Amino acid sequence: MVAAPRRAATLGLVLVAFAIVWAGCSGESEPAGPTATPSSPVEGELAVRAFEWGFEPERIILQSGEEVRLEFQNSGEIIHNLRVIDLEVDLIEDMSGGGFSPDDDELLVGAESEESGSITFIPLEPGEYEFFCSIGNHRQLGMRGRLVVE
Ligand SMILES: [Cu+2]
Repeated sequence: MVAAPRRAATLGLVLVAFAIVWAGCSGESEPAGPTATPSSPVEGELAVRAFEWGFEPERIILQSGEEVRLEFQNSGEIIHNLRVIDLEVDLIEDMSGGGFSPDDDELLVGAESEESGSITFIPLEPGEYEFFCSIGNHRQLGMRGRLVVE
């Protein structure tokens, strides 16, 4: 039997080739869509869309000391919110939907399905924070993102 080892060798080569192709692909699998690019406010306004299960954009960059109006758009089928803890903010105006009401120094805005809410605030402390939906296990299901305050 000569064919069997040769076949095994060929199979081995094919597997190695697949592994190389696989490694090459996974190295470039960084999402190229709009979610990969951080969003910053335009003229003090920034819209964030919530859905099951995530946010768009997933990365937000704000400037400390600069007032921003964050418009929270819920395009999902159930109630959602956006919450950041440990970020010091100056709360200017709370126009949240869904019955959410932030504490003085907290960032919390939400809305019922197919509705919007907004919160106007000034981020005070530079740093990196996580924003997330604080309802049920939505955070674990993927409703979270990065907030950078420069
Ligand atoms: Cu949610």
